[in-house]
Amino acid sequence: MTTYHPLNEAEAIEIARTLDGVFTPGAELSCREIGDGNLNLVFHISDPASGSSIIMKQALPYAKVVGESWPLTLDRARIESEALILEGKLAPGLVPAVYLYDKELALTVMEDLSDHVIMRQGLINGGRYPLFADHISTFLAQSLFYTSDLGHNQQEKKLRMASFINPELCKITEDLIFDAPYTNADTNSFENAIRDEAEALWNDGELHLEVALLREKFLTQSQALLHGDLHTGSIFITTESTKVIDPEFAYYGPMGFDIGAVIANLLLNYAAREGRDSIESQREEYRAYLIDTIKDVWSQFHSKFLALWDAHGVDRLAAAAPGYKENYMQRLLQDTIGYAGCKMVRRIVGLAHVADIDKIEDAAARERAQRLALRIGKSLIKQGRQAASIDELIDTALSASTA
Ligand code: SR1
Ligand code: MG
Repeated sequence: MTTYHPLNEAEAIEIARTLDGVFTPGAELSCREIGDGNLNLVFHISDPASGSSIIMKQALPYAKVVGESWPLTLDRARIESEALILEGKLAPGLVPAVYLYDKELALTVMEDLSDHVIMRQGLINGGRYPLFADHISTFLAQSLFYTSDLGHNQQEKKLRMASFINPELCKITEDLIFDAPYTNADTNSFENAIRDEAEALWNDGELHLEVALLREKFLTQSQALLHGDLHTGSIFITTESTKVIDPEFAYYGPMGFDIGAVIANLLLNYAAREGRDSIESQREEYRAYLIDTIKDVWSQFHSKFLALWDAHGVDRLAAAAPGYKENYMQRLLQDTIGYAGCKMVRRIVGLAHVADIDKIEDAAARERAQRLALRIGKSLIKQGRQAASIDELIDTALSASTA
């Protein structure tokens, strides 16, 4: 048995050769380590002669973004592969196929998606993805409904929850999203130019109350199996296809956390247009595209989720109680808006940022984008509990950008 160690490219090739039916025996395989995320090694292995290729992802026993001083469980590779397999059943075609999971090496071998681009980079480049809202709303509706008490046998759900407890990865979220940005924490990272904004976050009691409520829900509400880190860097995309990757943060939590993550990352790109489109009309046109996409994601999710509930609901009272569905969907919208705000704030002052904004070269434009993202994020957090429609989130984004 091979004991755990981080693989090198030659070892990755040797493992790839053992996979059944993927590469021709004796083929000249090439391999590149392409991981640019915060946590893992990612090998791209291909046979240029046949065009066959795979991705091999290996968890490191620490958080790569910080180093060996931040140990991290290898069990996240199991969680990721089990979540991908389950999501592939619930939302066919919207996640990569998993070919192998090796527990000892914390290794997942999966479909290569090199014909796609990482959505974050696609959006930075001004790409438009007309099927994205349809695809991601299907992914969200199917994966959340069928793992919730509305769409899954409630005893089986409890048993499945045991496989997705994921305390170490949840703690990263609890600390980096729901705590550190709101105090002078060592893990925070922001530019001196916006120190006033960071200090304002540390001293805003009204904001702290809302974040504490959202944090409490993240800690305690096992509503459905979440992806847990559904930002645009966790989505591969083309104009025809969307594939959700990287569910290593999967756990049973509040659904709005996943939907909010998608919306937050569209809004982070919206804020980043400050430094990306020098012609104002182009900037506004692209922002309008992002806003339309956000509206479509929510409205399509809303109707697909309700259609699943009507057709496949397993909870008698939840279906029959007058007003319950409307109440449930309204609470879900409110959570979505609040979590979207938290996800924006953490990307500006917390440990892990987004390239949309960090890679803006012009310092003044970057600062404008950071301030705009914080204005939108804080407003969303504060308005979440009162919100009655997605239009309120849109109005917040629009009015923050003209303030
Ligand atoms: C230490 S990990 C930092 C961030 O990277 C992941 O993608 C998650 O968003 C996490 O919060
Ligand atoms: Mg990730």
